[in-house]
Amino acid sequence: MNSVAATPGPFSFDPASTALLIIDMQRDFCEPGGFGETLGNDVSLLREVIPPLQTVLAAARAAGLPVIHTREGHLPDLSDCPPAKRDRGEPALRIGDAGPNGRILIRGEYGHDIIDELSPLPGELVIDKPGKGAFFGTDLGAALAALGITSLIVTGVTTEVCVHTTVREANDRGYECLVLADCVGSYFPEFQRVGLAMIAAQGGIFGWVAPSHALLACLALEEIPS
Ligand code: C5J
Repeated sequence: MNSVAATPGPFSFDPASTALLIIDMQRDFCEPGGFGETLGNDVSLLREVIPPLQTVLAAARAAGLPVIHTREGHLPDLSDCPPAKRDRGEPALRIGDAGPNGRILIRGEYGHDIIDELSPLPGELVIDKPGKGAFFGTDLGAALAALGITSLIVTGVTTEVCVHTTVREANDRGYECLVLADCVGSYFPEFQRVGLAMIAAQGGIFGWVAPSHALLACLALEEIPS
């Protein structure tokens, strides 16, 4: 077992049953012209996550941990998008509307795909999800069971929405989750702070939180190039 210095206490994990989960590092959230920006957000805040996440991704690959990427998005006919999701708020463009990177949050469009800096390698699992949680409406649970995974290193965006929802879903399913504080991002600094605090509060009510260097030190992989 390996042990990462984390909050509220050490996070112990067996690399043989641990996967790196990268949530929704898509152009639609991280680049101008996508879903995140249509909601009025400053996407540059999410881009701070990219360099540390590249390092963690390289370390996980080198350590042989399975890497699983997720993408939030919908079928072109929107049959998996509840009207309550599409019609909410006053965005500049709604889900399915044509934007500069293709139709907003639609599978197969340029904006829906993962940013170049974190492109999946052939063989890495990419889970397309219609909701905020990565377990809802997907085969993630079955895929993890097939791989014998019981612990998740969780990264990606946004901290208080898809990361939180996924960690809560995973916790209820019995997975132990370590969230890497500098590898998850929010458009709202206060949500980032409170979102992380909520995970580790009350003795780790949903999981553990640690900086990425604590994981890298534990794996003794700090020197691996990103
Ligand atoms: C949002 C996400 N924020 N990936 N999605 O709508 O967090």
